[in-house]
Amino acid sequence: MRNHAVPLSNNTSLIKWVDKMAKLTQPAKIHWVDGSQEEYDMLCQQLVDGGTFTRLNQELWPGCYYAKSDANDVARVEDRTFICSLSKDNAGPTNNWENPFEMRRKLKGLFSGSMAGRTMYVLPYSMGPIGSPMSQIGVQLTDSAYVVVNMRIMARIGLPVFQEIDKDYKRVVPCLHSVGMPLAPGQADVPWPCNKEKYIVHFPETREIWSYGSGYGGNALLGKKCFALRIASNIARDEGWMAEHMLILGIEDPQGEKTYIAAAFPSACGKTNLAMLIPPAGFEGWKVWTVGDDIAWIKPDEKGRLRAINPEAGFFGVAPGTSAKTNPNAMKTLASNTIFTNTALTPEGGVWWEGMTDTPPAECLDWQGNQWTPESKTKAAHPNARFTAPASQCPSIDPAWEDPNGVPISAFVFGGRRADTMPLVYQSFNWSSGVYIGATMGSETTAAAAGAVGKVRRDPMAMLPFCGYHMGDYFRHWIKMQKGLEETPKLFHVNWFRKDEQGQFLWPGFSQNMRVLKWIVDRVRGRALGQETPIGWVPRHDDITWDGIDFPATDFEKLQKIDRKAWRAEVIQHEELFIDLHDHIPSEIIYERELLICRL
Ligand code: TSX
Ligand code: MN
Repeated sequence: MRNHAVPLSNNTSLIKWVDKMAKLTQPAKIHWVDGSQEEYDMLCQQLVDGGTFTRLNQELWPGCYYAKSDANDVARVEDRTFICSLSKDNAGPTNNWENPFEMRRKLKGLFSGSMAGRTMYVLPYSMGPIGSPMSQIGVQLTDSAYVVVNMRIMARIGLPVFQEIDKDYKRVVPCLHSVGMPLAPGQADVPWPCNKEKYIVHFPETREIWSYGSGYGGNALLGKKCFALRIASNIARDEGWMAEHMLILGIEDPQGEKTYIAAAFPSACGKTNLAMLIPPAGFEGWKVWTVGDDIAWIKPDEKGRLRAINPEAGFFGVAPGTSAKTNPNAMKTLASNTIFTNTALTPEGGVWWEGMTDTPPAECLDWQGNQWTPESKTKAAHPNARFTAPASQCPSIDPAWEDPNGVPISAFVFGGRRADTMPLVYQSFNWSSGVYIGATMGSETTAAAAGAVGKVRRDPMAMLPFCGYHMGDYFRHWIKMQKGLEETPKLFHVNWFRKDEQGQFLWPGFSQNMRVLKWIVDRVRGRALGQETPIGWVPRHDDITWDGIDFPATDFEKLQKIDRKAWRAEVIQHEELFIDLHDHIPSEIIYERELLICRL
C-alpha cells in the first residue's frame, strides 16, 4: 500500500502550509488523499470499525452507509458563522463579524493540538469540473474521515486536483477543519467526535476558511456553503461573476429545444424536487434535465450571455419528505453509493425517514439509536437528516452537467413559501425590477425552522446566510451584472404554497409545476402572452397549458390574484430589511420600490 504520509503534490507553498498546520494541530499522522475507490473503501471500513458508520444491507442498499451524528451537531450553526473581513462594514449587518487578527489568535488557540491522536487528511478538491475555466480549487485539512468520504461524493477530489495545483496557475483556497476533539494517548474515540464550541470562520480578503468543532454538513464539508457561496461570492464580486444559491435545470421541449433556468429558493421549498421534476401527464415529449440542486456559478461568456456551472458533484439533500411520490429521481439517485446521516435504521439494515413511505416500519432505531415504533411521540429521522449521493446517478442528470463552459441561462426564478399575497408566477418588467423582486423575497417559517411559524422571513436571493459580504453591495453587484450582457436573462417569481381561505393549498405543486416552467420558457422564447399588472407580467388562464389536468379558471384567478391591500403591507415590510442595509443599498433598488408603490 502507498505511504499516505508522502506528499502527492510538489507545490512547495502547499507543502509548507501543511507542515505549518500540522505543527499547530499536532496530528498523529498525515494522509494525503488520492481520491481513489480503494482509499474510499478503506476509509469507510475504518469508519465502520470505529462505530461511525453502519454498512447497510448490501442487497437492498448497495454501496450505502449510515451514520448517526452527536445530538449537538445536527445542522449548520449560523450564530457561530463569521465573516472576518478587515472592516466590519464589509461584512454588513446580516453577518457575524469579528476582527480578523483577534479571530486568528482565538482560532490558533483552539486549533493548537486539536488533532492530537488523529489523522490529518490533506484533501484537495475542485469546485466545478477539473480544468474548467469556471472551477476553483481548495485544499481542506481535516481530522475527520467522515468528511473525506462525503467530500468525495460532493466534489472532485484527489490526484487530478493535485495535478491542477502543480500546474501552479490557480490560487488555492486553504481550508482548515477540526472536529475539536483531540485524543490523549490511549483515549478511546467516540462515533461522532465534535466540540460544543463551534466556529465557522471565513477570511474573505485572504480567501481562507477555518472551521472548528463540527463534523456536520455545511459546517464541515467546506467546499459547499463556505467556499462555493461565502468565499466564492467575494471572488465573484471582484471578478465580475455570480456565486448563487440556485438550482440549475434544463427544460427540453418536444422539438428538442433546450432552455436552462437557475432558481433561488429559501429552505423548505423543495429545491431538489424542482431540480429533478418529471413532467406530468399532458407533457409528453417534454423533459426536465438536472444540472444542480443547490449552487450555481454564473459567468458572462464572450458572446455576452450568462453561463452556469454546478460547482458540486453530488447532492447533500434533506431526506425527510423525499419519496417515490415527491421525487422519484432523487429516490433512484440515492439507491446506491450513498451516505445517510441521521435517518432511522430499519431492522433489515435499511434506512427510513418521515415521508419516505405511507406506512412507517413496524419498528426501527431512530437517529439517536433508540428503539422507535409508529406509536413513538418523537420523529424516527432528524428533520435535517441527509443523504450524500453522487449526481452522476441521477436519472435526469443533464448530458451537459459537467460541460466545462457551463450551460446558457435564459431565466432566473426566485421563490418562497407564501400562504398569501404572492401569485403562483409573475415576471418582472426588466432586470432592475427583477433584482428588486429577488432582494425582497421571503418565506414563511415552517415548524422545521426556529421562530414563530407563519411569519415571513426575508431572505434576499436565498443568500442571507451565504453571502460573504455586505448584502447591500451584493444587490449592487446584481444590478451591475446586467451591464455588458448582450442577452439578459428574464426574471420571475414563483410561489407553490398559496392557500385559500380554508387554509388549503391552491396549487397541486410538484410535477404540475411543469406548467409554470413552460410559461416561463414561452415568455423567454417570446411566445406566450401575458397580462401587465402593478407587480409585473402574469399569465392568464389561457396562457398556461392545461392538458392532462382539470384546473378551473376560478381557482387560477385565486392563485394569481393581486390584492392591492396585501401588497401595500408587503411593500412596507420590504422597508424593514432595507433600513438595516440602507447605507449600501443601490439607488436602483430605492427607485424600484418607489415605482412599485406608484403602480400600486
Ligand atoms: O417540493 C415541493 N414542491 C416543489 C416540487 C417540484 N413541495 C414540498 C415542500 C417541502 C420541502 C411542495 N409542497 C410543493 C411543491 O411544489 N407544493 C407543496 C404543497 C402541497 C402539498 C401537498 C399537496 C399539494 C400541495 N397535495 C397533496 O398532498 C395531495
Ligand atoms: Mn442550500
